[in-house]
Order: sequence, then structure tokens, then C-alpha cells
Amino acid sequence: MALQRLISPKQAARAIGVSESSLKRWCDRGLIATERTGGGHRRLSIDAFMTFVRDRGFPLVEPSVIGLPELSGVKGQTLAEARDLFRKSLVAGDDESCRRIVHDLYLAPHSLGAICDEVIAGAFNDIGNLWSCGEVEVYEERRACEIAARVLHEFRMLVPPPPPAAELAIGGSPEGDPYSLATTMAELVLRTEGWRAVSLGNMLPFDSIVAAVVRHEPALVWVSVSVIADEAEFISGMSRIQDEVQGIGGVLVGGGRALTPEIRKRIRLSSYCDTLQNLETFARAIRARRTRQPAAAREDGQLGP
Ligand code: B12
Repeated sequence: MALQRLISPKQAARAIGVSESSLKRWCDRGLIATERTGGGHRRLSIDAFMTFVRDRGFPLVEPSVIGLPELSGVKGQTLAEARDLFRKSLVAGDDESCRRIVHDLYLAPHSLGAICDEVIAGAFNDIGNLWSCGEVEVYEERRACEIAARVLHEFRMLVPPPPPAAELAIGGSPEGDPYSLATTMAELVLRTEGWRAVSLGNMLPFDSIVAAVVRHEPALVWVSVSVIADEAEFISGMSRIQDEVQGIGGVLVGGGRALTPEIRKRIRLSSYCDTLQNLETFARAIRARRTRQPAAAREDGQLGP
């Protein structure tokens, strides 16, 4: 059964093993955001329900009722153990097991940044090592990327949508860089931190990133850099992006294995984050600072980004 966007109180109640009347009472007390159908029936959005379940620590006793995978059993495990299981499931091409592991860890609750860094990226690091010693086939690695992308895209539905006044964040991987998982993760992590984050994908020409900054005036721009195809082009492209971002009072965050200390000395970033957990912390701090600072003061250049 596919994940459902809207669920009934009956389905929600069954999923966590409580009575329908208790569930409806929580809806009516505003503990779970609820919509009404034309006929007056209550409907819960899946992200609001999952936020409630996660915050209150309810166990999911029958997740399949709302289209979620059965539990994986990793909930009581360490992230290192989960990484191992995730890697095995990825290499085996087991979509369902990968979905389960990520859902369970999120409900545990671990931050999405920790799940991405420690479990997903960790498992890919291990897959890379296995591939380089001939223990994993190229097709197994590519299939693993497809699975991870599907799990992350499905996850977007479970994360609460950004609040209406949320600030915009955009980002991606620059030209010559085919790596796509890290930018998808950055988008998700920023969304969990209350940003209206939109990943523009991989292989983005520098001038196109600049065009997006000019057109949409994001408060935060991220670049994920795993490969630098042409160093001189890269330095000059990053400089054009930074000029534009600075001009609109935004911040430019960089991450990725190709941003070595030597390269970082030659580019200007508001911040370099080596992990998505650091991005979580940075994004939270920037959001708090921008909420305190009136936009006019930022535009006047009275205060730094
Ligand atoms: C999947 C993969 C690919 C896929 C990617 C597909 C896709 N759709 O993304 C493809 C097929 C493109 C690929 C190609 C190649 N690959 Co490759 N690849 C990998 C692998 C297994 C996983 C990379 C990945 O996506 N990881 C998941 C992400 C989320 O994790 P991450 O990159 O580590 O990022 C973390 C941090 O850096 C940080 N971060 C990253 N970006 C950002 C951005 C921000 C804003 C922030 C805050 C943080 C942040 O947070 C992330 C999570 O912790 C790695 C192994 C490894 N060690 O990572 C090899 C690896 C990188 N590849 C390698 C190689 C050799 C190649 C090829 C040369 C193979 C070949 N002969 O063709 C080509 C080169 C392609 C090119 N043009 O350069 C080597 C590189 C060795 C080296 N020293 O340079 C590795 C290390 C494998 C290995 N152990 O040998 N690869």
C-alpha cells in the first residue's frame, strides 16, 4: 500500500493502537492538525500525524494501515548497527527494508541530519569501499542510489510543510558534479528546520545558480561539491554566486568531499559544513537571527547576514 497524504481518524487510531474516540478527541483539542471533508468528516495530513506520533513517542503498531512499512527492528539499535543493516539492504536491492530502517530511526526519534550522516551516507561510504575492492558490482551501487533517492523523496511527505512565512533556501551540485544524494538530503534537513528548501538538482551551470539567486532571492543558498571538474571555472563560478548571494543579504553554505581545506581557502563561503548535522545547527541559528532582525535592517546592510 502506498503512503497516503490524508488519513481518517479510524486509520490513525489503528496505526497507533488507540481508540478512535481518543484520536478524535485529540484532533478536536488541536493536538493534531485536522481538516474537514465536504461532508464534515475529519481528515489528518500524514505529516501532522507523524509529527504527533514522533513528538509523543507513540509506537506504530499497525503502520501498514496508513501505507507505512512494517517496523524494521532497528529502533533499539545504535546508528552504527543501523548503518550496517542499511548497507546490506541497499546492496541486496531491498527497497522495503531501507524504507523501514529510515522510518524507524526517524520515529526513534533521531534527527534527519543524524540519519543522513551516520546511516545513509555511512552506508554509501562502505559501499564505495566494497566497490573499490571489487566486492560490490557497479549495478548494485547504482541501484542503491536509486533506492536511497526513492526513500528520501517519500520522506519529504512525512516532514511537516514549511510554515507560510518560511524563508527560501535553494541549492544543488555545480556543473561537472553528478552526485545528487547530498543535495536531496540538504533540502530535507532544511525543511525539517522550517526552511522552504528547494533542491535544484545536480550538474547545475554556475550561471544558472546565479540566475536562480537573482530571480528568487533566497535567504540561504547551499552548494554540495563532491567533484570539481575544472578548478579555475569552479573558483570563478563560486565567486559569482557569492557576490550575488551577498548582494541580497543571504548566506552561502558549502559542503561535500571536494571542498578540501586548500579549495576552501580560495572561495568565500558564509559557512562550510562537513555534515548535515552541522547544517541543521547552522540553519537553526541563521533562522533565529533572521527572525530577530527586521528585513529592512538587513537590506540597509546595517547588520551582517
Ligand atoms: C554513489 C557514488 C557515485 C555515483 C553517484 C550517483 C548519484 N546519483 O549521486 C556516480 C555513478 C556518479 C559515481 C561516479 C564515480 N565515482 Co563515485 N561514489 C559514490 C559513493 C558510493 C557514494 C557517494 C554518495 O552519494 N554518498 C552519499 C552522500 C550523502 O554522502 P557524502 O557524499 O559523503 O556527503 C556527506 C558530506 O560530505 C556532507 N555533504 C555533502 N554535500 C554537502 C552539502 C552541504 C550543504 C552540507 C552541509 C554537507 C554536505 O554531508 C553528507 C552526509 O554526511 C562514493 C563513496 C563515498 N565514500 O561516499 C563513491 C566515490 C566518491 N566515487 C568514487 C569514484 C572513484 C567514482 C568514479 C571515478 C568511478 C568511475 N571509475 O567512473 C566516478 C567519478 C564521477 C565523476 N564525474 O567524478 C570514489 C572516489 C575516490 C576518490 N578519492 O576520489 C569513491 C570515494 C568510492 C571509493 N571508495 O573509491 N559515484
